[in-house]
Amino acid sequence: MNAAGRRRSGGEVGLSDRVEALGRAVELADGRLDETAVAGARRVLDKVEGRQRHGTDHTLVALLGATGGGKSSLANAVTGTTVATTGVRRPTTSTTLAFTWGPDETGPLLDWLEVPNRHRLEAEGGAATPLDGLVLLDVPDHDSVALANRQEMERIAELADLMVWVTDAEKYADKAMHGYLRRLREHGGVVAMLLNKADQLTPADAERLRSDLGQLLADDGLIGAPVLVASATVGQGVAEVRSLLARAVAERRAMVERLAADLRTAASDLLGELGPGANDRGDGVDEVPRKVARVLAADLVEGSGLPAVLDAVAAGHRRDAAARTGWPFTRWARTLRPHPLRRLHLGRGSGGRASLPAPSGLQRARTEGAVRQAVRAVTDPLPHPWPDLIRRAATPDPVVLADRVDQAVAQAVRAETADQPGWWRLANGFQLALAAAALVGALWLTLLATGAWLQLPDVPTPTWRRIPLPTGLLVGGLLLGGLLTVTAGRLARVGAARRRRAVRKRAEEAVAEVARDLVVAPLEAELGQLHDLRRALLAAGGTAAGPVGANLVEKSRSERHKSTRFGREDGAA
Ligand SMILES: Nc1nc2c(ncn2[C@@H]2O[C@H](COP(=O)(O)OP(=O)(O)OP(=O)(O)O)[C@@H](O)[C@H]2O)c(=O)[nH]1
Ligand SMILES: [Mg+2]
Repeated sequence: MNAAGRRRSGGEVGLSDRVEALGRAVELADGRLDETAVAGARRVLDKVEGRQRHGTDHTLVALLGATGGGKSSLANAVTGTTVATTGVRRPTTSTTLAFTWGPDETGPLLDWLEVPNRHRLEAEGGAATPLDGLVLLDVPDHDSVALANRQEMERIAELADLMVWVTDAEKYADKAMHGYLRRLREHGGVVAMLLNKADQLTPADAERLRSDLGQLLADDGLIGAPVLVASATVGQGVAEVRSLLARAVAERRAMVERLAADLRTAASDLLGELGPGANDRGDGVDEVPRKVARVLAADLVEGSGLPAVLDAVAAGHRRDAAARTGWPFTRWARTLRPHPLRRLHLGRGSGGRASLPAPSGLQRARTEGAVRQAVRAVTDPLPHPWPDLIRRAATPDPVVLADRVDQAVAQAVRAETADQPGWWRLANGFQLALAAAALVGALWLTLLATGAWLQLPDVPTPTWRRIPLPTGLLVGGLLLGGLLTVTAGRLARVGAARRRRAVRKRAEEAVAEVARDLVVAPLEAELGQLHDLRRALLAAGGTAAGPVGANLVEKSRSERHKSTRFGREDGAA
């Protein structure tokens, strides 16, 4: 493979990587960045795909410029024909005319270009010429009074591989033209300027204007675009124009360079929408700092009304303990009031949605404020428009968030209050036995008292260590029952405190999980998407992801300095 071939294939590989990167970027930018900018990038992708389909065998050169500059005259001069209509009536050209050189294979390309007016040039005897493969387009004026002319000019200018702007002493500083050129600042490698009507200038004036025009182009950002001086009607400089065209055809690089410049522009436009990078490393923070996540979880817990739930857990535990282990004669009184947990629909066996105490305005504000703070902790260090983009994507629906936090707390309560301590059963057994003993003692004494009252003969009462058994049963049952009640109450208070801690811990863990699901993970996902988008845009522009300081425009400029221009002297052909 010769040097030009090697370079060409290298360029094409680079281009397809960039196309792919821009495609990825467009997908990521969709719905995030300005619609018009995204649509512009999509158009570029379509165009690149369309142009690439027709290969590098032909080089599309458009003659562009203000009306009367001499585009049609130049086309005639280069072709040695009078096919293009020239004239003093302005504007003259209103439809694009294509001149083609070489074998008649340009049909599909010109169909894609939608240019029906075609004129094919053939060397005598069909001999090959240096211009074979050239498609020269005589285009309507760019500053036209006719809208259709302007639209056609813009359409062709977007599709051409090379743009040759034709101007003259009168119009070379024209604002409209330079305004247009400034938008082509990535395209310095595929723009040439031609100062026409040199026959009306002294050589010194022509040289001065050429240098003026060069300066204006540099001011427009078009570094390195060549400036030729010619006269289409007299034929001066036309040979230079031909050799510039021949070089472009031979190098076959114009198409790739043009498309690369288009990709750079589209990428740079979207990067402009995306603002500077997230940090000075360019890849930004991808993670929500742990501390932010912790504070968020803690704030959500506070906003969830957990303290009231914990009170209910503790009160419920004490109440259940009393109902199971308290003095059997009075424990029923405990069940008269509703159970504190069941009041919150959190009791055992109650599934479904918990009705925690409705969050107060303050609690709600606290929850929403907590999310806002977490989002801001991540987005504040970022430049516009990142904060908005991230906030939009990563702020959860407050209703959903409140509901999930509610569920998390409810599950924690259910899980931690499902079992009753084993000692309750034991204590309950003792309580029942003691109550039975007291009851038996009381009945027995009642019988004895009734017998005495009826003057019945004494029945000997059994004693235990000189204590009459019925009295022992009654007093012992009551005393020990009372003691057990007090002790069980103490134990229940300790158990309630422990249960309260367990519920708090489990609820905090569950709420932290919710915070991760609904806030932290979406935040990190969005950050990741934005960094991916940025990396894709840098790749599409031909800059590897790296320091933001290595700004795309700077990089691409230096790249352009290195790149081959069709106007330079060491053409590879
Ligand atoms: N003196 C002089 N006149 C020229 C030269 N080139 C073009 N003209 C004249 O300028 C006028 C406009 O030329 P065109 O070639 O029609 O210009 P154009 O840029 O195609 O104009 P539109 O089609 O309207 O955009 C004609 O009268 C040409 O004869 C030149 O090099 N020297
Ligand atoms: Mg014309």
